[in-house]
Amino acid sequence: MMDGKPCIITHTIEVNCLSERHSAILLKCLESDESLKQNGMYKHLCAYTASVHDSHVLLPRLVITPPLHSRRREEVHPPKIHGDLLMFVPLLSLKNDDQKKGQLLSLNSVNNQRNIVRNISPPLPSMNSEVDLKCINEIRMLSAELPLQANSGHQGAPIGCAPIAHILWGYIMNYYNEDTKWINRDRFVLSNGHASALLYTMLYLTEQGLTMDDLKNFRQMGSITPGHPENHITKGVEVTTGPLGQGASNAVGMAICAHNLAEKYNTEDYNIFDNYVYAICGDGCMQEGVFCEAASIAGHLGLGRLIVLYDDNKITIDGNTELSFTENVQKKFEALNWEVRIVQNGNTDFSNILYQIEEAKKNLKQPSLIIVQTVCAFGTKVEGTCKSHGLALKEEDLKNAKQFFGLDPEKKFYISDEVKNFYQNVVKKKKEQYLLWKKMFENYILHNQEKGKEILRRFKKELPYNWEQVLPKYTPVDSPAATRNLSGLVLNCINNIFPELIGGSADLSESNCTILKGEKDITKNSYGNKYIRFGVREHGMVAITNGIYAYGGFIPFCGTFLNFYTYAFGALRLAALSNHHILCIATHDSVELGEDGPTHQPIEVLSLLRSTPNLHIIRPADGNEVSGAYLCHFTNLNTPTVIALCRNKVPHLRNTSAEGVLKGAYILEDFDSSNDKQKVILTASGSELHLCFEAKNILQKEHNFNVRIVSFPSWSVFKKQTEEYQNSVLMHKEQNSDTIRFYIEPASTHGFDTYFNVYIGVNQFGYSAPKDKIWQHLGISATSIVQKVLTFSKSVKAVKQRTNINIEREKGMYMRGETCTESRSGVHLILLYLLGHSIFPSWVKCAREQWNVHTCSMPKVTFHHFNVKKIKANGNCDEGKKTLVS
Ligand SMILES: Cc1ncc(C[n+]2csc(CCOP(=O)(O)OP(=O)(O)O)c2C)c(N)n1
Ligand SMILES: [Mg+2]
Repeated sequence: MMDGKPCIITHTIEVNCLSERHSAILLKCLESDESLKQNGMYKHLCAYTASVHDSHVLLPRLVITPPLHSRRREEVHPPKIHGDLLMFVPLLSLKNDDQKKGQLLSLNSVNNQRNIVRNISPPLPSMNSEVDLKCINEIRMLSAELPLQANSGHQGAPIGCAPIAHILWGYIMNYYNEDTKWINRDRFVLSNGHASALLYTMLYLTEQGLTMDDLKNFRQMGSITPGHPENHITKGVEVTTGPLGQGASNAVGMAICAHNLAEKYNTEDYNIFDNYVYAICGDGCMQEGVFCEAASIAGHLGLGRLIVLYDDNKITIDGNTELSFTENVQKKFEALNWEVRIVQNGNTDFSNILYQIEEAKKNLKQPSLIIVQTVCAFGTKVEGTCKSHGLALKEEDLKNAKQFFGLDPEKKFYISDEVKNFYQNVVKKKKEQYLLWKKMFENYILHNQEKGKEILRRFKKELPYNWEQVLPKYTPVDSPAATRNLSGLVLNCINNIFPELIGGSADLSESNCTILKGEKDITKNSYGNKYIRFGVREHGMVAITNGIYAYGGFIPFCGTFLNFYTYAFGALRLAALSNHHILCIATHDSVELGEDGPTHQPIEVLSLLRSTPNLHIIRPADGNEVSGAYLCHFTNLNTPTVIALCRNKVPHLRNTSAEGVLKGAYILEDFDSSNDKQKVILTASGSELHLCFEAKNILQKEHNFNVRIVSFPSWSVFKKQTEEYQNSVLMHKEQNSDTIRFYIEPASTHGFDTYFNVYIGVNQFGYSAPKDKIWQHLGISATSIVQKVLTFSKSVKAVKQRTNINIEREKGMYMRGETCTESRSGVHLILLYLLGHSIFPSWVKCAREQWNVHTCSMPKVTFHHFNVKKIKANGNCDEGKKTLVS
């Protein structure tokens, strides 16, 4: 018990006082506590407290374990003393056999059945309890202030996790506020993103770009402090979190990167990469499947640079975790090959949090989970209740809480000079560390020029010079091949020149053609390799891939069947939102995959992905377009790409090109301008495009049509082109056109009528059968295309005749037809908008041209549903749906 020496306690209770004053107060409290006297605790504690005094230890310890709930605290220690946190739940006792010099072993917790046995350390000399307490209390209160001001948000987790945050930013993590992208910074992920107010508070205190005004603007339109952390909005936010489980899974990907770079680039003389990845997660993340998947990989790979702090407050929105979450988290993670540590009192046992993190850092062979038992919204009137999760503290409540924490209740959005100074010093120290590292890195570059340049290029996201030269090109005489195989070829071509390429498949490496020839797997014994065996964990895979991208310096890819990206959609959506440049290889992209049947055959997936903002879905038709899909991916560095690839062989087609893919859709063969026959645009994506060529032959030769062929590999890319370009390709905005615009894709037809007036798709689940049988059954063939076009063409003609539409201009000004029964005096015009069918756009155009000039009547029609716009004599409009029947 001497200065700087471990604090050995030889009694059944370990006490960790926050200050000498605390021990005196504690003593006083205990003297008046009959229940403690009765169960003998009093004696031990007095003895300990006395020994603290005897030895003049600066930082005596009061081990404060989380009371089951505040009730317990109330029972044991009624007095609330401003600025002093006193709770007493005796937990730890000494096992004599295990006693070692300078070390204590804690025994089983009495208030839970977790059987946690952990080393308890002495306090680290670096912690200054008075200032730390003040920092933590102010962090708690400031971060609770943000949601109050916004009148929305979460207060419980920020208040409860404040000690962890303070210890991470104040003591543990390496970062540099003026270079938030420093490549060797420790990465921090707030996986319980609803605690964003805490993260913003820390970014403010560590001067990483947020001001007090930004904090006051929490959750407001256009602010840089949105409801949940968003990497592309706020400097210092590593990943977008909020959907629970994602962040912690991202952290697994980041840890893969940290290990990979350390192994690949560190030398005997230079440890340029020695950073860690820290994440805070809550009960919600723990319950989410995606984190179970990712944690399993992390344990398998022994990612020791990953340290996850679990805010074990036993509260989620619905109530106590007893409702639905009673598994033994410690045992679960130990079974996953994590090292599990415990802080039984995360509310005030600050030095233990610090100690456990420091210890966890020493284990580079296993990821660490530190279970920090906290009370949600600790110190407030709602602490420990499910109410504490959200916004439960109004102004008055917060004032009371401030009082409880010994802060001035009248001061809002306030940080004291003491705390400011503390963090200014932290920032200064961090800068010193950064500058030392920078010096070392400069020397590293001097002595390892190639590697140094490569690192810099990678983190600047510069692609290798002239990389696109390696993309293969094809002509129609090349042998047919499945686009998945062609993708495998491209992946291998670029792999040879992209040291930053990293990735793998969710157990479908051969099927997805993601194998990188000559590359080895990343394993727990060799992190420096490039291939990741993700196992059958699609959601985890994409979340990890997001983490790898977010880490920087990598170009990640992953692979599974297109259908199973719906399993991973939670992570994929975040990739799109976060501008993550990740590549998702998606093979077996339609019912064409055959015998595996409807469980594996995507129907709705393309449509789902197409409606996701900032996500490129490319369905290449042949070799050139597969090259184009990769070209497109590497041309759009802030967008994730899903490349949908077929299983069976397809021919290389005339006029396809990689550059064409960059437009989303492009003309392969155009109309014959020398004739005025019925025009048809035959359009397809991916493996059905070749059917359009066959159909063209038939339509042209046997039916006298004038045919254009359009390849449409990417709807999302096409949408980004100018309207003029889009219309020049698909002519969908041409008002007076009778052109038949046809599309084929064996998937849901949802959205097809945006561009097309006739199409073939699949609006049902598929079949388990050989591919040819399925195609025949669903009408995916050149003859079906021809039939469909002919039928459509005939029906249009028939309708035109039946309705006896005779729109012409008489005397240059009037439209004539049979008088519509709806038309009457006082109505200038009835404008017809044809719902879904623009087969008679000439009507609309004609009417539009004239409505405000002339009275006219519309033809009697046999169509049923029209949007009708009556333009009255006074110029007002009545809009509505009308059914006009001849
Ligand atoms: C995937 C997902 N499902 C649901 C939610 C809604 N939600 C936000 S916080 C929360 C409870 C989280 O509990 P916990 O992580 O323990 O946070 P605490 O209440 O302790 O702050 C839920 C269900 C979400 N954000 N993400
Ligand atoms: Mg919780």
